[in-house]
Amino acid sequence: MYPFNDSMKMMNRRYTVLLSVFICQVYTMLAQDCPSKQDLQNSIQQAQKLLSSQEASYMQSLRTLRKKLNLLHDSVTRLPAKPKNLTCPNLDTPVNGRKLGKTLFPGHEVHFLCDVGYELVGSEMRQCKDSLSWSGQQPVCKDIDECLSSPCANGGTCTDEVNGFSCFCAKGWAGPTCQSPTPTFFVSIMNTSPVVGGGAAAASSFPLTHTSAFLRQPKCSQVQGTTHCTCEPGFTISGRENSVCTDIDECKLFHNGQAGRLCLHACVNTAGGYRCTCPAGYNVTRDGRNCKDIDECGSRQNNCTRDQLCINTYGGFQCVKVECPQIRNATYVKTSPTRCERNPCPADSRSCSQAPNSVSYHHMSVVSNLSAPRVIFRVSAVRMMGDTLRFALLGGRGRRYFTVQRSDRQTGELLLTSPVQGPATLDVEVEMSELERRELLGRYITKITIFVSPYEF
Ligand SMILES: [Ca+2]
Ligand SMILES: [Ca+2]
Repeated sequence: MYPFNDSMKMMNRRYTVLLSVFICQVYTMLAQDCPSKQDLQNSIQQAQKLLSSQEASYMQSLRTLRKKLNLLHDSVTRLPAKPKNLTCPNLDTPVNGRKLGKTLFPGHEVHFLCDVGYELVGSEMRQCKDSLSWSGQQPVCKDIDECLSSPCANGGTCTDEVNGFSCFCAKGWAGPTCQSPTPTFFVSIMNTSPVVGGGAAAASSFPLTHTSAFLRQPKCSQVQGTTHCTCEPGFTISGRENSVCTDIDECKLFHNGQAGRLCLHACVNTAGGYRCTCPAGYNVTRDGRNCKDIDECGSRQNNCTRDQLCINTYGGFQCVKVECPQIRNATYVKTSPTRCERNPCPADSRSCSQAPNSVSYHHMSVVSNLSAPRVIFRVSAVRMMGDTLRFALLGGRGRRYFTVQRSDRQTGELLLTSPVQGPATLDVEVEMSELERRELLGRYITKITIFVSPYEF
């Protein structure tokens, strides 16, 4: 404190000298005499008093400041030591999968996904909790057993492979899923047993009254004393003494009504052959065995009006009208035939700003009993404004058949979890929310309608 006091005293002295010079100069400028010595001394004394009071107040402020600093120092000293680890423990990346998200602070999420051919068992998303532990359970990527749905038909044996399967077919069947009979059955059948009375006699003894399109006479010939009879293609020799050719009922022979049958839909036996038919809405394909859906929307075989969309379905078509949502305090405008966007909200309307920013409509056609699980739709953010995207399944008539999973940071996938028996119409809503520091920036709804065919084709 002494050096400070000394400097203050020195300053006081300088101030006194300067002040007297200044006062004298003012008087000189005003062309007056300098004030008397007594007047000057009085003035200087007053100034010194003023300075002393300023000095006291200044010292008081300094003491108060020092006291505050000491208190602050004490309270900082009493603070607990800074914890070293404010993050959740690191998480393992699943084998045959990936981990998205590296931040391990509370509130942050880590997402997991599996390579193609593997399915995730466990939590798709884990969040670092305030207690510095992770929510959910560590996931693993399991090889999808494609054989579970018994894809090999007609007694074929299934072998599971990564991202696929292979079938070892039973005798008489071929194709990737053993769905096709091996085409070796349609040869004419030659009978080598002897016919009493010879071929001509056998032919003449055949009662013509019994002929129908499904019965034919065999053609017989004698070679070195032995009679050989043959039938036309599609017929087999039968009857007592093998005297008649009977039509082969291919429809019965190939288990009509089971998977891998001769015809995809229905089989009609004909004399010497067979024919496949298809339900309304399908054409028989060139190979004569399969059914192909007729595209009524592409071929103008529909009666949809101008304000409707024509959606081709397996075995038919649908006329749908897309109408923008009616939400209180928010209005929407159609920006494309399948998309509605919210008009700008008034600045003070919270209910408007929380309404979906856009609603998109998608229509899909699938066949009945589609194998599951499978991804049937993806929702992606084109550009992201916030730091987090969340995907969720909202209501809809088909909700129980679906779940939503994330495939990467900006994409959500709608997953069909179990096969749906048609005919059926399902709808689900997928919500994508964009957040910035947990504050909602926007909601985007995708409404998906799925038309399930009555048939598995
Ligand atoms: Ca036949
Ligand atoms: Ca169709």
